[in-house]
Amino acid sequence: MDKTIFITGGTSGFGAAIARKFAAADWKVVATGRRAERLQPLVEEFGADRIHAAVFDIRDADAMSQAIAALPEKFRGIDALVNNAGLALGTAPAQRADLAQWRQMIDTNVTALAALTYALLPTLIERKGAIVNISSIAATYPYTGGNVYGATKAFVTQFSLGLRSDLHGTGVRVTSIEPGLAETEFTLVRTSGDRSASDKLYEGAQPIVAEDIADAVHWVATLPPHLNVNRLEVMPVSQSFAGFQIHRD
Ligand code: NDP
Ligand code: 8X3
Repeated sequence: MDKTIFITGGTSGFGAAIARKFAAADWKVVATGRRAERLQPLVEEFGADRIHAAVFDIRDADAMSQAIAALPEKFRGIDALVNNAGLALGTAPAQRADLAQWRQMIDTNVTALAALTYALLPTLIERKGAIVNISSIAATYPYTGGNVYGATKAFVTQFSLGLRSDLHGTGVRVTSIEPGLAETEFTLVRTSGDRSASDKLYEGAQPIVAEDIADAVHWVATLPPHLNVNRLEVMPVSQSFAGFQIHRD
């Protein structure tokens, strides 16, 4: 196998599982994230010929350009891009939210994702590659306190569909994967490290696990080249829909 995948947010959760899935399937993997100490074990396990760790803050445009420019020769031909790095911060309603947290979510989930996609499009087009964007059910279903997080994911979904149109005829595939409740470090990050809140959310719910999403990413990225999954919404069986809220005077 002489294919290379570039995965953002490879230090944790979905991204770490996706990196392991593709490395085990003999892909070369570029795994990114801010925490170098989380990427090093992956390099040690699979070898530096299989995994390249690119440590940078995805919001830092210069650092992103430098990381791409510094890719070793054998990792430069990117066949698949997984835009996975992202986060939710806070659960307060808009009127009590923290504007700095809103900016961080937009910078990470929207601006950085668009900039990285733009930077890697030439090689993805040249190699008739695949783009897999990790959106969320929050893109489609609003919930109290989801405000800017849900809006950033609506961008991810719509950007994916727009890319499909723009890339018409290039052979590049684009997929928006939209997971529901999944146990990763997501809630720990969202609650600024509240372990009991995170444990309570997932307890007894049999949530999605990171390997489930890694399997989904692998499936959409390795389909026969004439097929494109546009959107893939995935929930645990334990999660479904509830009604609208009504305020009464
Ligand atoms: P984790 O918190 O476990 O992983 C998030 C990843 O994003 C980490 O590797 C982190 O790396 C990276 N990241 C965050 N900010 C930055 C940054 N500024 N620069 C570089 N990397 C960054 O959560 P998940 O695995 O759950 O999240 C992955 C994606 O899945 C996100 O886009 C999330 O919105 C989405 N998602 C999650 C769901 C869930 O319920 N868990 C459901 C639906 C979608 P580091 O901190 O080392 O920089
Ligand atoms: C994560 C899923 O429902 O917590 O994107 O927003 S949700």
